Amino acid sequence: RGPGGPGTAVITRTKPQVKRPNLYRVLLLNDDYTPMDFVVHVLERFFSKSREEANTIMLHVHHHGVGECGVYTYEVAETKVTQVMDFARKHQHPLQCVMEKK
Ligand code: TYC
Repeated sequence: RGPGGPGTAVITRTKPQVKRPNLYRVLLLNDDYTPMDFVVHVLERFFSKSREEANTIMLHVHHHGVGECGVYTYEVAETKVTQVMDFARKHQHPLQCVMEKK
């Protein structure tokens, strides 16, 4: 028995419920003042990179101006950016970290 009375029915349509979350790249930007060691430390501490991987990413940013630290959902990416920016400010380095939609 549907809402239209006897002899009517409710047809509930279901959508396949698999949704991919929007993903965001977190990027480090080069500058002339932040020490290389500090950038390597940031990549180890906030992006769980090995020393070697962190060094490779840092040098990529140093030479190309920008480089990817990781890909995350919106909230995680936003948290990483805030953590890096707060940490850089605390140590008085001009390091910039940004996110962009993939
Ligand atoms: N260019 C900096 C230097 O020569 C090093 C550096 C690398 C800074 C990566 C920022 O995101 C950065 N000390």
